[in-house]
Amino acid sequence: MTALRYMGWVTGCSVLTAFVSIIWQAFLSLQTLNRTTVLLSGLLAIEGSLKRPALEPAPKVAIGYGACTDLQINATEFLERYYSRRIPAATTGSREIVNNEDELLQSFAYYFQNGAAAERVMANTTLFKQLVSYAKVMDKNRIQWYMGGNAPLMAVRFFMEGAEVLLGAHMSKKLRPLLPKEIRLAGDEIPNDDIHLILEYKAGDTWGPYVAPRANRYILHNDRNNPHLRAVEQLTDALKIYQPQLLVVSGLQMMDMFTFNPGEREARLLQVKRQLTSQPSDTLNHFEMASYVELQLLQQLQQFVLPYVDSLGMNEQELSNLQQVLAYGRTTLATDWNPRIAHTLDQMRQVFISLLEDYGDRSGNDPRRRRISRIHVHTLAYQAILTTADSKWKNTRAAAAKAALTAHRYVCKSQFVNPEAVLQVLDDSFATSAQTNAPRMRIGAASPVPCWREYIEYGRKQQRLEVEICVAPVLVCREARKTAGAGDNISASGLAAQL
Ligand SMILES: *[C@@H]1O[C@H](CO)[C@@H](O)[C@H](O)[C@H]1NC(C)=O
Ligand SMILES: *[C@@H]1O[C@H](CO)[C@@H](O)[C@H](O)[C@H]1NC(C)=O
Ligand SMILES: *[C@@H]1O[C@H](CO)[C@@H](O)[C@H](O)[C@H]1NC(C)=O
Ligand SMILES: CC(=O)N[C@H]1CO[C@H](CO)[C@@H](O)[C@@H]1O
Repeated sequence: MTALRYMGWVTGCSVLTAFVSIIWQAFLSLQTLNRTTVLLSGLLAIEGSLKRPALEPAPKVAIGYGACTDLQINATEFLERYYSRRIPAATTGSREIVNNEDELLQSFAYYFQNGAAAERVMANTTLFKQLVSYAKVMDKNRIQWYMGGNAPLMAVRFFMEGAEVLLGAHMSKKLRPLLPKEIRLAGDEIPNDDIHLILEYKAGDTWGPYVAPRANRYILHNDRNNPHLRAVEQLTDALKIYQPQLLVVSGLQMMDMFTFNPGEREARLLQVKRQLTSQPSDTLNHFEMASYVELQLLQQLQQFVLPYVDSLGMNEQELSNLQQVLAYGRTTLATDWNPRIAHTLDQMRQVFISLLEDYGDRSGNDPRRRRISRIHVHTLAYQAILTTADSKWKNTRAAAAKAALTAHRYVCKSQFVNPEAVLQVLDDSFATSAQTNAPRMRIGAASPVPCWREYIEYGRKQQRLEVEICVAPVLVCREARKTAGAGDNISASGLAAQL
């Protein structure tokens, strides 16, 4: 009898506990939903402030270089189908070039288990063609063809943001119709475009013992046209007449060593430098970083490109890599895919300072050098933009908000942001630096995109420069639909907002 009563009491208690926990869960999810809705309406209101007055002429933008066709497939499905018996025991991320299937599988596994984006060259053309033909025979519903290449993707985004656009690229008759006809082209018609094989995976996708911690992609290519930046000269000529407000240089990560004879790559990069230095000072030059693994190429960028640009765009991995190259002359591999804001901001300051110091040390020798005035870093969870105070870059806060919304819309593949499809990654507040006593900023209804000004000290003489920094939270999509090319959309939408 007592035992029974006791049981009844226990049952009652568990029912009550379950009930309370359900209500508590519901309360928590309502709170989260409310917070998301508040942030979303804040971001949308800031984005709305960007409407250009009807009479203002469209900004003119020019972009180089190259174009390709992207063949996108489900990574785990593809590997299961063709390589289910060859799951590698060891993984490695250090390979810049993969020569055979084993190297490809080891390299893929490394980035997959780190959830890091990667772009690699397949040196064996026969094997590359074979992989493309494997991909083509997969279920027709499971493969997708897109226009690819950083330059065309950014060009389309600028066009969608209302800019007038000139693109420097060679393209085939098949690819040209995928580009809006209003976009002007400086380049030739070619018989075949380069193909990029994009292996996409979602957070939680598994391959053998490996699990992806986040959605990302592994890109494999074997380019014949893009590495040579064949359209540079034509773009340089067209620029003389076009005179854009913004010139964007991208796609240089395609310049893999193995495609060039000695000295050839420098000669091509010298053409890029010529193009950048021949722009009048009221044209802003932007360089879009990418996944660079070869130290020598990064050092050549440091010589031929970085000194001549006003602005840089990149993701968190590219930021770490660039910071290491500038500070220590070495590259670093995939790191934390969700770095703390404080950490990212410190790295941005370090890169900014390195470039300012280099400018200060050398500009006497070369009046065409430019002083860096903008860095945009995009991560899965937030957008951070640093600009020199009172520079030509307008609307830094709105640019960060715009970039954050673009990131969400792109990855969820939806123009409408649905608060229920969103994951909150950021806390309510963050430290502006990892140094002790750094001020904290709140992200909330009152300030969905916190911005502040601070002084950056640089050089032996401890010069000071005032900068503005804005951080916008990304409403992370629960179910990523598409990640390849997100960076191009995000960077271009941020830039378009600042002209
Ligand atoms: C949602 O959050 C806002 C701002 O924090 C607050 O004013 C409002 O009362 C909240 N609404 C609900 C239903 O909790
Ligand atoms: C390239 O790959 C093909 C197909 O896998 C193979 O038959 C060929 O031997 C490879 N060539 C080289 C140089 O490794
Ligand atoms: C790929 O396919 C597998 C199995 O069909 C699925 O579980 C996974 O989520 C898919 N990944 C992507 C990126 O679509
Ligand atoms: C969400 C979003 O803005 N996506 C766009 C990214 O850019 C491509 C073109 O390069 C557009 O087609 C997408 O709509």
